[in-house]
Amino acid sequence: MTLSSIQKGPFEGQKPGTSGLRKKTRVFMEPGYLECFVQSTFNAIGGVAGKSLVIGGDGRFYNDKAIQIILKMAAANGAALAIVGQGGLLSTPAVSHLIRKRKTDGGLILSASHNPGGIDEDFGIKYNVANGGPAPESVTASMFDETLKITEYRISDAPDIALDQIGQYQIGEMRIEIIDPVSDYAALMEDLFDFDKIKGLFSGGFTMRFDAMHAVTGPYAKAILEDQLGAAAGSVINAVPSEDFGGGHPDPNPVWAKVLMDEMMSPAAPDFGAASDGDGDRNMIVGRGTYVTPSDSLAVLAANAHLAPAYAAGLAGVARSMPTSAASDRVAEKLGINSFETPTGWKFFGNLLDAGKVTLCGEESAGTGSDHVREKDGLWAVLLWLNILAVRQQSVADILKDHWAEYGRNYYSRHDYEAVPTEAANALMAQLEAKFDALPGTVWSGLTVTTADSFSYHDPVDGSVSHNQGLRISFGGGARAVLRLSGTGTEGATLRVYLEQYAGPEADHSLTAEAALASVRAAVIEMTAMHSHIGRTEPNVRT
Ligand code: VG1
Ligand code: CO
Repeated sequence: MTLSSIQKGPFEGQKPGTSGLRKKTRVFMEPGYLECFVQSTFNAIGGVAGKSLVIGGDGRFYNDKAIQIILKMAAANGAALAIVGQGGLLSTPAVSHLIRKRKTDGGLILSASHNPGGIDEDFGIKYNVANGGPAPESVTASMFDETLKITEYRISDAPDIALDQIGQYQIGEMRIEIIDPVSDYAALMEDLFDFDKIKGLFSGGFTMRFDAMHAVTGPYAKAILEDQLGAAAGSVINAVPSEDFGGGHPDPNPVWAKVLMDEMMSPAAPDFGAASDGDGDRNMIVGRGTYVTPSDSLAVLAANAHLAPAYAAGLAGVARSMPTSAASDRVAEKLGINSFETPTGWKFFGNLLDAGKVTLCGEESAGTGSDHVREKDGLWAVLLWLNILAVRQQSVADILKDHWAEYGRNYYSRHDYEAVPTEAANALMAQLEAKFDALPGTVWSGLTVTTADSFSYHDPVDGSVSHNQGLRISFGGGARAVLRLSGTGTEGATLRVYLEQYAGPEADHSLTAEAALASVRAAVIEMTAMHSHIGRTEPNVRT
């Protein structure tokens, strides 16, 4: 085996976004492209000599090839140990757990999450640090700096490793462990939740459908829900990870998980439905006939977490991303615990979790998690719901109704305008922000603006400041709109418009979100002159 330094780079545009670097798969397959990003990551963290890494991905096209390359590069850079999921598979939360459990220096996750997979679709890579969480902004900034100046990468010419075979391997001095991707994670879940109670729920006839969307959670969900907890065989569907997610879009929301939604809204619906995304960190929760918005799910989990063993002593606090509805704030207030509002992206929760300031975190994009790992965790959220359902013995719909009666309802929806020309999206945002000083007191579609600002986050733990994290506009009467541009897309810009309307405990909670949000939606369209900027006012996706 020989080690070589290959002259290559720099490549343009290797700037990590909300969650790592995402590009078209063919871009990642260009000679040296992946290699230069990986070497830049190693350079940014002071090299990997003597270090240990967890490596795995969501099984999408190019997952295994990328892992072979990374293993040879890690070995050539002097790493001591690589822990890899069998078949190259590891969910994002499982990587986070393994980094913490095995005390490795970090990990690399191959995934573009909910983006479709395949040679003509998307690929991605993300570096997580020693606490198990996504690299914070200080680290992603140094990674980007390194990508601008890289001229060579190091790689060994060792043969490929048999990723499908559990066992111990070696490339030069570096040890490689191929491990079962599921067992450590399943053991963690068993520690957190009352498995006996959940088993009792299923043996009492409770039915569920979990749609793994042909992505990485399939093996985890089958092992835990069906084999360990006794959900009926066939409860988990689309359970075999495929390179292109069965040609689908592994994004667990009512649009992309339509088959599950249709079943849950039909007369033959099971009691409970759930779905997860490409890399297993997102979750969708649906009761029979009832979709639970991710913001409501976070609030319900916060209010009921004490019913599960791991959270029986209560929560230290709850954090939510800024565009997520304020529903969880109301729960935190009532419980007398901390609540925080952070920028979009899980990397901003790490410090709060490490400092013990919060126990639960969540995002409106179907991400929920706790201090058990440092990532959002799809299956964890499903199991916490099951634990709560097993204790409360009520339907999802009744739990939601009770919740709204106590705290009021935050009607909520996110509208995505995809593949907008980047310049048009930037102009819409810039012109809106330029108006902000004059906005308070003005009326749009019958709503009066109370405040308008660009969100800056001051991290209370390390004092760092992140500017330009989204534009937020509050209106009298409890309405709020947030606008930001996606940091995970690979084509043009995606404009995200987040709409919220609060209705107090005594108010009507039976409206559709669409009806309750019609005024705030109209106000945003008018205020941004949306049609003149992007040529349309209808979003591609509403969640
Ligand atoms: C989106 C979501 C954000 C989430 C991120 C990564 O980012 O809005 O809440 O943390 O995806 O999730 P953006 O910048 O496109 O809005 V995942 O499951 O795609 O890793
Ligand atoms: Co994801």
